[in-house]
Amino acid sequence: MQDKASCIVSMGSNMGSREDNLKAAVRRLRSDPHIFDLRVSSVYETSPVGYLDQDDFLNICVAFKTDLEPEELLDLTQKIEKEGLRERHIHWGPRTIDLDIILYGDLEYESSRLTIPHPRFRERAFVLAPLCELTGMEYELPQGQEIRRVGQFEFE
Ligand code: PH2
Ligand code: MG
Ligand code: MG
Repeated sequence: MQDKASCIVSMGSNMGSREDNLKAAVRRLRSDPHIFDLRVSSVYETSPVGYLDQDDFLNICVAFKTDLEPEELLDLTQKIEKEGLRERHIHWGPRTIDLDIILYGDLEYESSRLTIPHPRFRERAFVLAPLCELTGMEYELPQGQEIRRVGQFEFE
């Protein structure tokens, strides 16, 4: 078996019960047999970036190790989005749950389905703040994007 890769996935929700949507996705990911040592960032409430005429998001990042290949990890994240009955009508618009692979070790990868690192993560405070918190990496947050730390999930 290959070595496990250290990964970061960003999660966001701005429809329905945002907290429940995120928690369900974390639980689902954590219980997968290919996901190890999962850690969850603080929860951030964030103004929408890109398409502005939509409600605020709750955003988190999770860090974990996996023996899945990048495309297999994408299959898993897309499965979790479908199970969360993801609704998305507009590109970059409102959604119940969104899982984006941000980092997969130090791999640079590009296919028709997936680009790693995520091509826009350095422009998004809602990814950088929880990412820096989990990894100790240091990035300057982009100006003018409102984010507010609102707490930490408790999992029973
Ligand atoms: N996701 C997007 C587009 N804009 N804005 C915030 N604040 N949080 C998100 O998760 C988000 C966004 C596309 O997935
Ligand atoms: Mg996204
Ligand atoms: Mg996405």
